[in-house]
Amino acid sequence: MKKIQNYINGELIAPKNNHYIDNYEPATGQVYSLIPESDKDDLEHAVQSADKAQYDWADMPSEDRSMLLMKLADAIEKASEELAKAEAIDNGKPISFARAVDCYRSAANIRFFANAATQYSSECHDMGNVGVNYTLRQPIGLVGCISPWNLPLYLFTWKIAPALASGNCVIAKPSEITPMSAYIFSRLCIEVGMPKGVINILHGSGPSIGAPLVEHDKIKAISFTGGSSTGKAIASVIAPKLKKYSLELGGKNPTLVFADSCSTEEDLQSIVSEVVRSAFSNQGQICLCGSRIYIEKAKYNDFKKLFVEKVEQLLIGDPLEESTQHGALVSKQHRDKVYSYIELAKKEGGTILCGGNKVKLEGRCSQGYFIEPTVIEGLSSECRVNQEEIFGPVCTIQPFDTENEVLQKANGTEYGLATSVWSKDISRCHRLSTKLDFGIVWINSWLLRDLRTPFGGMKSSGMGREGGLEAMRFFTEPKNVCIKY
Ligand code: TXE
Repeated sequence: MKKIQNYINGELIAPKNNHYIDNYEPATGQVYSLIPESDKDDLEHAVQSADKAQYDWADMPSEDRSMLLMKLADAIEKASEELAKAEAIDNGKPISFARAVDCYRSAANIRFFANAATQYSSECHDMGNVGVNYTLRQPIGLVGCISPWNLPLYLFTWKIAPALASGNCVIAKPSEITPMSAYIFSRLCIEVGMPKGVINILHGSGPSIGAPLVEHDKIKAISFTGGSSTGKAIASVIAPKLKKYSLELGGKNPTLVFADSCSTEEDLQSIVSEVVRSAFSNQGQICLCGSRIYIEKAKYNDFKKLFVEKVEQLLIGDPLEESTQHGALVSKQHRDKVYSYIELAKKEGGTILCGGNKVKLEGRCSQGYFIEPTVIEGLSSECRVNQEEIFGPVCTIQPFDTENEVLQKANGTEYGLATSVWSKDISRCHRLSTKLDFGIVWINSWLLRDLRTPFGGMKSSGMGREGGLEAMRFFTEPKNVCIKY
């Protein structure tokens, strides 16, 4: 059985306690590799190695840091077939999605922040003939990056790239549910000659290695993406220690479809396709997926008919098959959680328009964790299915009459990550954008990303912003130097 290893001080090594946990392939339900259950001793080793590397890495000219990161991005691109297969096996996502989204973005993340390293500059505040201030932006030192299982290497690199680009040394912990791409990535770090200790990757569960990483006194900042309850627990540990933290948490994102957006058959076709993509990409396991779909009454029936038709056409299958559009859910536990919400929807009075079942495929995937893409109608905005994050291939559709009504409903959950609005009325789009309580508002689009823009949520969806300069600012400490003439 393949054993994943930690990456510490430039080497792939076993956990000191020699303790491993099982890694499942969700499409088959079988254990296919073993993951180190690292603990405080491995963390201490990584911290010492990062501490040694920190001074030289921070002091390296930014062009050189940038060049190393560019090499890393090239290495990801070169290994993208191997990485796409690893993501499909580890996570259950279709390989075509892993290739086009996960691998593409992982390389793009590193390349984007490699460029940022050479473009980030300090500020100067002139005091006329009295003096001058300049504000240094110095690396924080040692930082921790903790990532989830839904977009494994994509979100892992999204965190470590700005941390490294701004001169920090990193201790990173990928999700124990999907560790394989981070393990391959550690091999790529060795291949491109990343200096020892600059990046260390520790595998294991939240309690065993995540919590000690968060608590360690030498770790000066934590960047976390994951569930809202974990994020809140981390914040309660970090806040009294006065460390910096950035939390990217869950979502319960509304999609608002106005009748004017689909006045022609062609518009209806293309908007319904985009809304299907926004609800079911990655089996609905993206924090940005639109799972509450509000449709203006005048077009509700037309939209519903075509939406259900297109959802039923999604091809469920082995993630390793090129034709598969809908793969397995990430784990048995998660599959059962998602399924429990389908049962709950029935109890809450909802009607299942399509899907609603676990799927048993033929052949090697007969024990996999598959659920049909599911569309539900007839539920109130206040019910649990419309309030809690399901994080799977389950969405609800609801009709609305007025702009004000849909605004209240859209804002009416504890989450505030992302929303998308479909309308040809540009004034309405601007008006709504100011009133929707979400960190990200997409107009006539979904998941159209520019890596320079701030990324993150309001309310229970998080704290702080990632992306572009926001991330470079997060990973640096401003220091003002004031000079009197
Ligand atoms: O996330 P966790 P899980 C949501 C989604 C899902 C739920 C739980 O609703 O059903 O969260 O998923 C590490 N200290 N999202 O259980 O536990 C953990 O090892 C430090 C939304 O997988 O939050 C992993 O590396 N670290 C989401 C990471 O935190 C700890 C993506 C995330 O795990 C820790 C995934 C601790 N005490 C799930 N406990 C999104 N926003 O994209 C766990 N970890």
